[in-house]
Parts: sequence; C-alpha cells; structure tokens
Amino acid sequence: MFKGVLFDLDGVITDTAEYHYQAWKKLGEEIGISIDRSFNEQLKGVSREDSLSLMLRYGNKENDFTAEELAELAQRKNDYYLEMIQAITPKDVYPGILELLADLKTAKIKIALASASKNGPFLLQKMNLTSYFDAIADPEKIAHGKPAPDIFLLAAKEVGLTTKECLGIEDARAGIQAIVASGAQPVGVGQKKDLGENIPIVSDTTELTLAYLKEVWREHE
Ligand code: UVW
Repeated sequence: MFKGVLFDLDGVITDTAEYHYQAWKKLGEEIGISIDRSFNEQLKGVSREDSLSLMLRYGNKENDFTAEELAELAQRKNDYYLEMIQAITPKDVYPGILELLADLKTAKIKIALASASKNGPFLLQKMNLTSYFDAIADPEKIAHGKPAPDIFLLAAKEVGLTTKECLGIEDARAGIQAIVASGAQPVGVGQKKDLGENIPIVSDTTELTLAYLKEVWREHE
C-alpha cells in the first residue's frame, strides 16, 4: 500500500488555476501579449518566474525587460492574483477533496503539499485545510520547478517517505512529468489530451476516493 499522497494545489484542491490564468491574462494585456486558455496549459503548475518567462517568449518580448522590470511584472501578477484569492473560503474546496483528506488521515496515510505556489500555505488556511497536511514542501527550497521532480522529492522527504511509497495528484502536464520523474505514481485530474494517455486520470475530483487510489496502487504494483 502507498504510505503518502503528494498533492498539487491549483486545479486539484481548488479552482485557483482559473485565477492564475485571469491574472496572467490581465498582466499580458498590459504589456501587449494576448494569451488564451490553450497557451495557459503550459503555465499550469509552473512557478511564477518560469511562467513569466514562458509568456514573454510567447509574445516575443523575452529581451524587452531588465531584471528589475521582470521582478516588478512578477510582483504585479501576484498582486492581481492575491486580490482574486482573498474571497476564497472552505466552500471553494473541490468536491470530494475534504472526504479524501479525512479518509487518508483515518488510514494514517501521510499527506503533503507539492505545489509550486508560494501562496500555498495562505490558500490552505483560507480553506481550513492546514491541519490535514503533515507537510508543505517549500518551493523556495528547490533548485528546479516542475517538470523537474524536486518539489515531489522534497514533499515525500518532509513526511519521512520516499517517492516510491507515494502517489502524486496533478492537473497539469508539467506536474505529471514531475511526478513521473520523481518515481511516485501519478494520478491526473483532467483530460487525457492534456495530461497523457498512459496514466490513470479522473475527469472530476469526486472520483478521487481512497478506494480509487488503492485501485490505482494495486494496478501499479
Ligand atoms: C504559481 O503560480 C505556481 O506560483 P505563485 O502562486 O507563487 O505565483
């Protein structure tokens, strides 16, 4: 049996993926880059700084800003995002997630957050979920963001496990790649066309039950 579950946050626990998109879109409009949802798939799960680089490259503006201006742009996007997430409450937790967290706790399976977001601890607090988490991997402590495995390796370590003993849950392609590279067993939330054909995928978080995760693990063993 698996001993830990490593959770992404944005798009898995709540709908903040949408707010990230809206905040990047707003910033993009201000600097003359128009992004759409299809491009946004590339930003999902990716750190703030890496997302900014990807957006500037997409708009052919990667050489237009000084380091200081880049820091200001990243800050501005985060300010827009922070404004949007102030109103988040426990009602915003995706269906099925609270039940899953409670069942994992009862089964004494470790729970860790493996999000690239520096806003993770704030969001867990807003949703009253902090007490379910045995660890929150700090994205400031890792050398490489998703798709590199670092954040999942750190999350497993923080709960005293190896990634081989864990499942990882993700809604983004970069996140799935990171889980696979870390050695944990991936579970995707979303669609095969975005996440890949050969991993277990649920289309909805209500399908993320402890029984389902056990079934995924049995097939993986
Ligand atoms: C991400 O966008 C992943 O991170 P942050 O919330 O830190 O900007």
